[in-house]
Amino acid sequence: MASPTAFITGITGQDGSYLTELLLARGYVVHGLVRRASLFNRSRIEHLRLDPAIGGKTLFLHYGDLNDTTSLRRLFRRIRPGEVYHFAGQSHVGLSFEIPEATCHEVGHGTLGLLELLRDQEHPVRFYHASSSEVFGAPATAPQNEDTPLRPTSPYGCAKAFATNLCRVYREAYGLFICNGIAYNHESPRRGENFVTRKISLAAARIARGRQHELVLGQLDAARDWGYAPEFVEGMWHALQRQEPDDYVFATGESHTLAEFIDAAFATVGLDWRRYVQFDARYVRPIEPVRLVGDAAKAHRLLGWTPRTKMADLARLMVQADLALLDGAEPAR
Ligand code: GDR
Repeated sequence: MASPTAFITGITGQDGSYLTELLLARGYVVHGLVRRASLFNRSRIEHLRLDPAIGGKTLFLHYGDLNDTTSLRRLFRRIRPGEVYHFAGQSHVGLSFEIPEATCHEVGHGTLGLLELLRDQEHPVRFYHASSSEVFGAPATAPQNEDTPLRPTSPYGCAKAFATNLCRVYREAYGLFICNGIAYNHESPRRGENFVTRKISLAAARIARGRQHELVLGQLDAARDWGYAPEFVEGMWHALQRQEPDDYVFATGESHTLAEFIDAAFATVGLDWRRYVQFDARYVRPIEPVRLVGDAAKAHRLLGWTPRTKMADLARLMVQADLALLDGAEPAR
């Protein structure tokens, strides 16, 4: 039997790289969309691409852009993916206040372009949309589930809400196999350095090694539901293996403040974070979401999905990975 074929937008990102590993391990041929830039940004999948048994055999990268629907159409015709995982787009919430038009265009309109492409496919395609807890923004109830009304508090959240609703409409209107995964914060050693958990884990490791002397942050009382990215991509894959398409919340169900995360991270290297953390209003956002904590009961019931790693273990494993990176024991990804 021919190998299943998947197409991933945003393959070079944290989730794209973990999902690629999962799919390859399950015997898929994986195609990824890579945005052209003057500097390569493939570090998270370079170990796969350079593996002679994988690169050019079961893993293929294609330059492209979500806005270039003609080339995407051509690509789809050639690859004929059975599953599409859509992660691409500007994903920094704070930055979305600075560049709202670009964010909404990429996240909102970019998803619409893919949905239109999906409508035209002659063979059945299953589509995973990486939605976000940011669609809930300031919910009236906690924890949130798939039926909680969308009340975003950022341009990024608005764009994700638009895309999430479009996915629901296209599923209903055209009978397409489309799933929204409403994922709460999920982190890992592959997290980008401008997201707060990685900024903290790197700082804890660097301070412990005498290479950094302070950590400058915004609001410390912000609370999030933090999980471990490799476990989240398992849920995403399971979502597309079901008989019927649906929406799923992926979350740990626990809320912790940023201060608690910092505490757990710095405890890993035996340091008191209060000696190093400075405040800068530059990192405070015009609005912060509130009460964001997810109820993943449906994903557990229908997909058998259970997050295993909780906040304190997550903070510890991220700091340990950054220590290994600094000490040269691990290649950068
Ligand atoms: P978030 O993640 O906005 O929840 O979105 P981020 O790590 O950027 O912020 C989390 C919280 O930390 C506060 N904060 C800071 N944040 C950053 N980035 N840098 C700082 O210096 C800093 N100081 C305090 C923030 O105000 C916020 O409250 C992430 C992204 O991955 C989205 O793409 C995804 O959809 C959601 O998670 C679920």
